[in-house]
Amino acid sequence: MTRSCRILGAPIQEGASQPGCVMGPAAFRTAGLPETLAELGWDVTDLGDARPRDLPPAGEPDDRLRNLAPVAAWTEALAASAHEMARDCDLPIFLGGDHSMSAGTVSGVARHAADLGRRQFVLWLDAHPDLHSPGTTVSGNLHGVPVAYFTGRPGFERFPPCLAPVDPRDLCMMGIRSVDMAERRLIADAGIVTHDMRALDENGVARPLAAFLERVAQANGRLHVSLDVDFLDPAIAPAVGTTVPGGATFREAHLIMEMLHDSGLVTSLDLAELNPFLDERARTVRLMTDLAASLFGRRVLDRATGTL
Ligand code: 6HN
Ligand code: MN
Ligand code: MN
Ligand code: MN
Repeated sequence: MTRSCRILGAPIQEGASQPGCVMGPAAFRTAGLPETLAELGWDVTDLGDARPRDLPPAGEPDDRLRNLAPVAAWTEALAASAHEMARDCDLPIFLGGDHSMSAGTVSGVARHAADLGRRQFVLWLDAHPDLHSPGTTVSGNLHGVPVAYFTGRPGFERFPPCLAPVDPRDLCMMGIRSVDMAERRLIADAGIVTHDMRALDENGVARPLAAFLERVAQANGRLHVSLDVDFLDPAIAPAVGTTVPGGATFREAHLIMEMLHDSGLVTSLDLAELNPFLDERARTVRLMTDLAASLFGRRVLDRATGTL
């Protein structure tokens, strides 16, 4: 049976310190992402780009939090779209856009899981845990807060209410290697399963991921995957404003996507933080598109028969 995918651009850049993520959705389309997924046998509909109905102007010079009002407006708009898209197709994709997009996308898909009486799991692939609250952020950049928002942490009074918070125990983080003090405490206190880069060096990606997927399957959960460009090593993925050395390799990232495909468990995907302004001959957007293709079923050899 043909599976359906809807694509929504989320050209938000107000959550990051550097401009450029506004061009992310256009770069993914230029790289042929919708056509690539259609060639893999998916029924693909590109819904174009989202935009909040009333988008407050960027910049509040007196405020410690950069662009709070526009980020809150984007959160509301993306949550509403994500809720509908989760209902209307098998696997919605959200093309970022900086990672503050995920406050909206994850809270929206989690609402649909709650409607179905199912648990929403989240695989967070990132150099950073993005677990700050407006009260703890040091930089004031709101792409550092989406996980705290969609897990229902306090301090988000100026955001729309998070209607179906994700249980922090249903989160799994991989690739983490830059953690601020407040985030460190929260990971320990909330019991968030976190495979930092050292853990991946020691254990590889396959075993920790298989264990998490087993938990999702046992719970009959829905699974959202949020892929930040900076999960990848900056040597292969330079197009991101927050590079951190020592990231995932080409094969580690593809193996994760291939295993996610084979699990059949993924119900939504973010491609976050692509800043095409910082790319080199489109290598990052092409790699991100190829990773999405692996998640949607592209493979080297058929695992069952060993033929191409
Ligand atoms: N991201 N923890 C740092 C901050 O500014 O709060 C980095 C945030 C990075 C955001 O990965 O999407
Ligand atoms: Mn991030
Ligand atoms: Mn619903
Ligand atoms: Mn990051």
